Amino acid sequence: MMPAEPVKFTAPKMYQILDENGKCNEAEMPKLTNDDFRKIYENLVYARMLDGRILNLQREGRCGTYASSLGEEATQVGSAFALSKEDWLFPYFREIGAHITRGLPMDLYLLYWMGDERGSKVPEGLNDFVISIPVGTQNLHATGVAMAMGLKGDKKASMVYLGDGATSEGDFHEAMNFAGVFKAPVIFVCQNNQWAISLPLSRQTASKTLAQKAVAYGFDGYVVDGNDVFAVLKVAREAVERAKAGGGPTFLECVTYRISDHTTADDSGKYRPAQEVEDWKKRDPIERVRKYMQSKGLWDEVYEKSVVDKVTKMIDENVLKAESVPAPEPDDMFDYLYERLPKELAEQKAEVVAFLGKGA
Ligand SMILES: Cc1ncc(C[n+]2csc(CCOP(=O)(O)OP(=O)(O)O)c2C)c(N)n1
Ligand SMILES: [Mg+2]
Repeated sequence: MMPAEPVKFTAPKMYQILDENGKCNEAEMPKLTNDDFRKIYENLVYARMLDGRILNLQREGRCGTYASSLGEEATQVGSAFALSKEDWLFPYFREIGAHITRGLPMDLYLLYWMGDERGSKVPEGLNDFVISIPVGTQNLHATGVAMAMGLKGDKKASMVYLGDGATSEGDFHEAMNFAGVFKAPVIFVCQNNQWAISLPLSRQTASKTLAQKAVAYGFDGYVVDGNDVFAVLKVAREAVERAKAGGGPTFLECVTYRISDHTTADDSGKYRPAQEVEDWKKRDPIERVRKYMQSKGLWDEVYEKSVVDKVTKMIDENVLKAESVPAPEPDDMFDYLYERLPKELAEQKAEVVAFLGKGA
């Protein structure tokens, strides 16, 4: 008789193309034109600079609580760059780089974080869902849409973002299970930034990797250097192609780090070692792209200045636009939840309207 054997899983090495010193494994480089390189670099810089500006606006009382993406730009830009316009994107709340790459007008993004829900009104033709504050629910939306696209025979993919913390939510596991069973064309992009507010990864899961969770649901998971925009793009592009060819879902664990506090309402100095943050700063995702592009003759000081000037102008314009939007009317709160207002709420709305002296 053979002894009983447990199911075993071995994790591969983290996938990397461009290391922290700008050294590149050219054989693995995804196919990109010089314009693509410039676009990627500019999106990375835009994401970082706008993120910094929003933090300043928050300090000045011109913006509400904000979740910074500092250090996670490569995961966001690299993954979103793999999508085509017709694909769908489901963010959570820390994807400024993905939104920029998709072309979401940044005045809307600013408006949202300034506390105005009208910032969530995604323009027609842009297949991006709204920011999801409830941790994990977006995985179900993305999988549901992917299943629907599969049923309709649409050759489109859906990409959903989640944090390491979201992998402990029931919603996440339900979405992964449905995705596996129905071979849904969905790509799960996990920004494993090592922390879920004050909870470290070691307390989040006993799994060696987050990517191996996909194996339990019958599809592939990859562990990728999330600070390497080219590695993320390469694996994401393959996943999108596979999804569109009927090959089903993929899970990407992008190993990165949240350099900032969880949000502007958090003080990470209270729960994590300063040295850990310093160590991760040395693995900066933008610095290495700059070095690589310089070695290719695609970056110099003149180009850098032109990028910074262009981005600064775009940020200034978008801040001005967002701050110029007139304040919402108090009775707007009744208007967006229901297609038809229930009787009680209709009565309350009438009362508010009368109170405001707006007349019926
Ligand atoms: C369902 C739900 N539970 C709890 C919270 C409070 N909360 C907001 S962010 C967060 C941690 C999320 O961590 P992670 O998924 O790793 O994403 P990160 O913030 O690190 O990008 C928690 C617990 C929430 N928003 N929704
Ligand atoms: Mg996290």
